[in-house]
Amino acid sequence: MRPAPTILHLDMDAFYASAEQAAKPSLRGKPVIVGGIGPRGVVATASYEARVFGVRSAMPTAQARRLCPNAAYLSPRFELYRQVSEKVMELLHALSPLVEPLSLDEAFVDLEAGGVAPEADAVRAVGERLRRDIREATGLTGSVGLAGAKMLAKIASEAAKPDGLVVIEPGTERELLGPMPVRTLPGVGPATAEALRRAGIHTVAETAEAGEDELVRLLGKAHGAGLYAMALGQDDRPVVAERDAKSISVEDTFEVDLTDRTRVRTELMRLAERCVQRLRAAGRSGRTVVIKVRNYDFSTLTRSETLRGPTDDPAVVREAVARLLETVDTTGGVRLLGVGVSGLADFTQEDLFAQLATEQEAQESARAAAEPAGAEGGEPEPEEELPRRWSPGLDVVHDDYGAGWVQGSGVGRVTVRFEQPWSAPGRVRTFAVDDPALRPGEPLPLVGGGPGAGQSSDPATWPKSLSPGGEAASDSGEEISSR
Ligand code: DCP
Ligand code: MG
Repeated sequence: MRPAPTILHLDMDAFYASAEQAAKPSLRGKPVIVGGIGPRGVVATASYEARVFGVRSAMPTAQARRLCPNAAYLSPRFELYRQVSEKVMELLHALSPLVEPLSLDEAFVDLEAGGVAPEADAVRAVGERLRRDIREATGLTGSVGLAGAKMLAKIASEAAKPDGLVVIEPGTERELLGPMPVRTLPGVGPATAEALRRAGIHTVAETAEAGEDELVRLLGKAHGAGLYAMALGQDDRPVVAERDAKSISVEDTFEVDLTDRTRVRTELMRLAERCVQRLRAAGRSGRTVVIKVRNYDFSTLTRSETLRGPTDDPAVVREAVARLLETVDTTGGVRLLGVGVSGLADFTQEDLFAQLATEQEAQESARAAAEPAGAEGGEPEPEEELPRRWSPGLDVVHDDYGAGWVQGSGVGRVTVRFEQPWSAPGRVRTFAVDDPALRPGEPLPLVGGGPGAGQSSDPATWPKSLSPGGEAASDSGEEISSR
């Protein structure tokens, strides 16, 4: 615990959903849900407008549709999120050499190592400027927590959400944490909270009062001792720059223990994907793949497999994870899953065969993705019988109407909204799925990518491919109907 609040934690607000709202003007201020849109899909995140209805990350999409039928349901566009994340991480690296990304949208920064004066006012000013810079560079909002320890900085950014900043001044943390529900502490999922509740422990203060022995008795040695330290606000973990990290991992605690084996597998595949995203964001690759499984009774086990060489290939990591899962009995119920990669190297040196295998896999998975619903876990499932390229939310370009995104599809039709991040909300038009004028597009830049990129705001001078749907373009014969 430091004497000054020089550890900064940044977490972007409703990250995937905010990126989609920034990209799609018609969705701003509206409920947006990003995730697997098929019948077995899971919500990755929901915009704050959708959270009002009770929609949360990791909830089955079918349940979200019941809670919030009027939301826009979109497939994720990881490439866009990665681009936004890179800009954000760049801004963080300008603050300090010690930046520890936890995911695409979240990182710790050691401001002391960045030469910021160890005073509340100075760190607050840095945090506020960072939030402004992020907004300017990406069009998205992030929340910032500042404290003398990692755990507290993270609690502070959570308390600051959405679009805020909270400083926990050292010396005030016990008072501040005391009345908070024990769920506030990292690593306390719903099941741990329930075990504590049965013992009459609801708040952080009550957790500290229970004492270490009682917590160990309730939760086991490692978990109990760790929780006791956290309840006291004790956390001396340093901020570790990704390039010095020995391993990279992600984990999720579930609201309800997972008993369905298919669901366990799907969640592990999603975690593998997120782990590889982090690995790639750090420009690294790893040789050992690890899975972590915490059972209903808190017993935790890890299984690992060492590959022939380092990789940052999601397919390779997913395969290793699937093999590792085969060695684990999950019938009693699983409360936490994690995927990690260790044995990190700075680059990947795939031999020719590995590369060939990867290309074959890519072709195969492209074919698999083009098949009807029920595809591999982790990937969003295509809606109805249509190929993934017409999944809601994905980018398309029309020869006459320019850039837009798929709003919906079915029975041989695809509905496209023609708008760009910098345009006014656009019009919707419907086409046959095999319309030769319509093809998949690339994510457009959210900021600074407007027409003429700052040279002209006159639509008459826009390149044809960027013109807003309907206005400049005439109603061509290819169109089937438009609303
Ligand atoms: N994510 C996911 N599956 C989860 C949790 C998150 O795919 N179970 C993805 C989608 C989120 C992103 O990671 O947008 C960042 O996760 P956060 O937990 O930070 O959630 P958000 O940024 O969406 O919302 P918040 O404002 O609560 O941070
Ligand atoms: Mg976030």
